[in-house]
Amino acid sequence: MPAAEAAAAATVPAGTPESPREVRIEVGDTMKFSVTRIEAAAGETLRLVLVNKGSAPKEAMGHNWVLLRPGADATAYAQAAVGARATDYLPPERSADVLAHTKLLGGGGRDAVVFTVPAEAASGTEMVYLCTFPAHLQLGMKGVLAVR
Ligand SMILES: [Cu+2]
Repeated sequence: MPAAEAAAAATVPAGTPESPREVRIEVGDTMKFSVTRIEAAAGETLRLVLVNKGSAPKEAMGHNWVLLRPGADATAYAQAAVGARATDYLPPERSADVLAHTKLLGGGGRDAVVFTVPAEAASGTEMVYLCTFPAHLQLGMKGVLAVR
């Protein structure tokens, strides 16, 4: 490993199943994720913590964090999600698109999910994450997890 790479790895230890690297994202009434880009190593285990600082109940304006697998179509997923209110806007017929997701949170809610970036993902691979509450993707609730 080149010296520069070794130094970077030393400052940000890669998450493991025993000790996942925590990434905290806040959401609220602003229709944004506080973090819109996450960089991770292939095979790294992360613990994503989603905190809803808003005040609306989840039925009125909920937020979730849904990470799609490489190549999944975020717009098509969000369109399918509109009709999936009974499952908190996670369409069962598209469950194969999802790598990890939190619960749908109302104001004051918090949830965490532990997941592993696919070990076979090539450097530069980008996976989209989004909030699947109706219209929130169009309003800008999305981000990218990029493989280093
Ligand atoms: Cu949302």
